[in-house]
Amino acid sequence: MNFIVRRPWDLPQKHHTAPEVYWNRKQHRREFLKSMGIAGTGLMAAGIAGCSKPTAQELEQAGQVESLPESKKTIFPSPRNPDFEYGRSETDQFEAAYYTNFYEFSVQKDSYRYVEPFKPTPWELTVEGECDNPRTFDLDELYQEFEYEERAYRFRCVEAWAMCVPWTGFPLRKLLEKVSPKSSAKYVSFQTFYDPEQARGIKAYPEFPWPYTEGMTIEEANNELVLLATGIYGEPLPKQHGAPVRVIIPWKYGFKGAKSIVRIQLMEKQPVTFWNDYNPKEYKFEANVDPQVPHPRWSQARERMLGTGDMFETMPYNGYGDYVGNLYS
Ligand SMILES: Nc1nc2c(c(=O)[nH]1)N[C@H]1C(S)=C(S)[C@@H](COP(=O)(O)O)O[C@H]1N2
Ligand SMILES: [Mo]
Repeated sequence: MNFIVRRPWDLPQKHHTAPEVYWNRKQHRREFLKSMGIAGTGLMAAGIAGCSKPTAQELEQAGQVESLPESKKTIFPSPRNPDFEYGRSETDQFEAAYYTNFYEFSVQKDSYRYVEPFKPTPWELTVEGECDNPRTFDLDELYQEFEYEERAYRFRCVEAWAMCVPWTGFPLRKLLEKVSPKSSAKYVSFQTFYDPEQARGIKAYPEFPWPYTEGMTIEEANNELVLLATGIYGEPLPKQHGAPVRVIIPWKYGFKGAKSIVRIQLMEKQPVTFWNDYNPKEYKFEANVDPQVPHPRWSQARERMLGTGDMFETMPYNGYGDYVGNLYS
């Protein structure tokens, strides 16, 4: 077993300079965007270029990753699990970090602009409810008590954009095992941090049912595919991707995967969840990716890849039917 010396939370709270190689990528990206006049790139497809062109500084922030000295990098990257492949090209790291949904910060995909005040370290994740051994994990424990791997997953937002990204994490069921769920535990709910001082969107959009919550059945939560993720592209999650820990459920629409989670509850009854509560007609609790069931305002038959704008047919269960089909038969 690898001795883990990587401590991404041992960082001062201010942004760090990204690694050399990463800076080069952004530099390259910036020149590329300039040469394209920005329009015509993924940014255009993202609907952002139409409002205002990002400044060079904003472009840099978009890729901001809390980095560590080389000497401390032992669990990032974690070994890649060869069982998972995208079947398409990997999304550019910058494009994924630039276009994010995180309503606590912004409803316009540009959450990277507003995450500065957010402090993902130190952090605690409480697992409680219908279980015999409720527990609170700090980040040290989360990193030391589980075996991390990297998985190449397709990711599909309900808004019909998609990406292919490598997550670093471990199966959620390993965490649930630790608290010994009771037989009365039929559902699992996830809760995002709630701090209006650190997340301006909470104040700016009072119409939403904060805090952000999500949930699924215990059978779904125990499926091999569900990851508790602490990293992306072989590095700790940038704030806008849901640092320091989030859920990834690749066969469901992206909104099911709550970011920056502070609480996991085992429950007897189906939990209230953010999008379903806000608009139950448009956002179902189950929310499995399904090309046959259109969103009331758009088709789900096809999806657009972040960055390239490539279009693909949407696959039932986002292509993961072999893993999860049995849950719904
Ligand atoms: N707390 C919280 N979690 C969230 C969201 C959010 O607004 N707040 N957006 C969801 C949606 S709609 C999607 S598509 C994914 C986006 O993940 P990404 O921005 O890392 O690509 O996060 C999900 N998790
Ligand atoms: Mo989404």
